[in-house]
Amino acid sequence: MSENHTTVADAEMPLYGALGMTFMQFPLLRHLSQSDAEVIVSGVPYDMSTSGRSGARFGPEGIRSASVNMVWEGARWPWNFALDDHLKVEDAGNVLFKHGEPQTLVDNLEAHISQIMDAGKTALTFGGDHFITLPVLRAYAKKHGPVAIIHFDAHTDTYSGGTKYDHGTLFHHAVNEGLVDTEHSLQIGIRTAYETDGHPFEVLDAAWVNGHGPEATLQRIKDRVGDKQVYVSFDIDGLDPSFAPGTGTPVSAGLSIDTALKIIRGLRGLNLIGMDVVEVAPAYDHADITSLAGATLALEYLYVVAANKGAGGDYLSK
Ligand SMILES: [Mn+2]
Repeated sequence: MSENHTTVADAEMPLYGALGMTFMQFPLLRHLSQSDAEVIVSGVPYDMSTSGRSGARFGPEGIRSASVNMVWEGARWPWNFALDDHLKVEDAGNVLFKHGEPQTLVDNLEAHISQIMDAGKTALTFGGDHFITLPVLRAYAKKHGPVAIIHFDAHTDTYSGGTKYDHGTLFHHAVNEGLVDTEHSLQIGIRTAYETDGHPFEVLDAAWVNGHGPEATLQRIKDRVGDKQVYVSFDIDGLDPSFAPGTGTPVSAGLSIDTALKIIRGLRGLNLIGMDVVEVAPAYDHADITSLAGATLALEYLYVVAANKGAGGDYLSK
């Protein structure tokens, strides 16, 4: 195993395990036990659970590369403080696994996130396909008990068919395993078929969000989540394909990046404990717009975490 990567087990995936650059040029995490970072970024270059077009294994690389466009800003508009002054973030590199053996990914990823939890830190994780959220949530639930979820997606991913390694069934399994506090969870941007009878999540479908706007959406989110510990899972196909063509299963009529950023920015005050950005597949992208959208959503999340610590506010909400 390369000493550049923190990971946990003896399984290796050397081909795409190597790290080109860190997210936002944050320092590379060397030793978790000696790190004073509050948030740990990890990449999970795994896409063996895709039902359609694969390619999300290049998501971490795409998001990290696109993030270089935002490094110069210092204090990102519209925030009135510089993130680096208020939040310590390090990038752990990529979680490794044996290609062709998805269970090694499941084991390594859960162990990796558990180490982050046990060190008292939170995780910002880049997929990979959406299946990667299931091992992450297992680690979170082990530490925190069932967590509330704000899930952005075109799809509910609650389908009961499929295999246990499936990017369309992960929330079915997460609910059945008791990882999710469904009473305080929402799915946002949904615009594909699902079984509405007995559906465990509150759904704010894409048409509703686009019709009512970010403020009304945020009110519904805050009413539902309350003061619960909440994890954000952002499937980039929650965005409209015009903003995020680089993904495996795009669906028309999604959220704009403006709407999504306003919602993420408006999560200030919620008890945020982690985020993932999944399903960025750069091979289908144009001009890196999907990777940039993913990187921007993740960076805005970090600003919200810093603002929750009292770092400052933003120029738009005054
Ligand atoms: Mn999706």
